Amino acid sequence: MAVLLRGGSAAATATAAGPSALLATTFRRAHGRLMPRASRPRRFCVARASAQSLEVCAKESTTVPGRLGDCPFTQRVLMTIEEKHLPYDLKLVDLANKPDWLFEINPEGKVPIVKLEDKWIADSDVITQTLEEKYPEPPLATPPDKGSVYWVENISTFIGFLKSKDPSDGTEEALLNELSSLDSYLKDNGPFINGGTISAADLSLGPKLYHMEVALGHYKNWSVPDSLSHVKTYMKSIFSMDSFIKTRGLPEDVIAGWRPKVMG
Ligand SMILES: N[C@@H](CCC(=O)N[C@@H](CS)C(=O)NCC(=O)O)C(=O)O
Repeated sequence: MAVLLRGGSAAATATAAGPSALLATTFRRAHGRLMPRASRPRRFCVARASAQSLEVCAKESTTVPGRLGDCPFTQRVLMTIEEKHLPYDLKLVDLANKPDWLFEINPEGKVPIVKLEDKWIADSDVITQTLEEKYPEPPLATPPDKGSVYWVENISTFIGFLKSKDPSDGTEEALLNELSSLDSYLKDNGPFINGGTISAADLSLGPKLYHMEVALGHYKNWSVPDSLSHVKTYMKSIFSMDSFIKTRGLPEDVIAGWRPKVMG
C-alpha cells in the first residue's frame, strides 16, 4: 500500500497485498509536505519506508476508495500518534470485505491495529496506553480522576437518540443530560478534560463527538444547543486541531456508517 497524506486531509492509495508485503512499498508518513506519488522517484519511496515507522491498520472510506475511513477508534489512535510526532504508515482495510491477513493479526477482525516493535496490538485503549509507555513525550495521559469521568468513554446516549423513532421516548433528553454534565465539567475544569492541555481523554472523546455532530445533524437535523456553550467551544477546539483534521473521516462516510443503525 502506498500512503499519501497532504495538507489537512488524509488520502491513501492501497494495494491488495498483505501487511508484510505492504511495508516495502509504503511511503513513510512524515511531518511536512509529501510530494505526489507520481512525482517521487521510486528509490526515494523505498528508502523512506524505515523500520521505525509505526504500521497502522485503519478503516478504509466506503465512499472514496483509497481514503482513510471514519472509525473513531482509529482516529483516536492516529491523533495520539500525530500528537506524539511519530512517523507511521497507514494500511487501509475494506471492512466490508476483510482480507485474511486481518484475522491473522487480530482474530476479532477489527481495526485499529498497530505494529509496535514487530508485535501487532489491537484495541484503541491498549494501543494508546502502550504508545504512552513507549513514547512518553509529549505526555498525554489523563489523570485517572479526570479520565474516568463517565461520559469520556461513551456518549452512549447519542446512539439511543440516533436510533430512536419516537420523539417523546426520552432519548434526546438523555443525550442532553449527558452533554449538560460534560458542559458543567468543562465550565469548572476546562477548556479540556485535563484543564489547559489536551490529553488522551480528549483524543478519545473528540472523534465520538464528531460522529455525534455529523450523524445527528444529518439524520435528525439536530445540533448541540447554544446553551451548552462549553461543549460547543470544546468541540470547535478539538475539531480545529491539525491532528484531528488530518485524521478525520469524511462526513459522507460517517453518515453512511451510521445508516444501518438508523434504518435498522
Ligand atoms: N474496542 C475497539 C473497537 C474497534 C472497532 O469496533 N472498530 C470497528 C471500526 S470503527 C471495526 O473494526 N469493525 C469491524 C467489525 O466489527 O467487524 C477499539 O477501541 O479499538
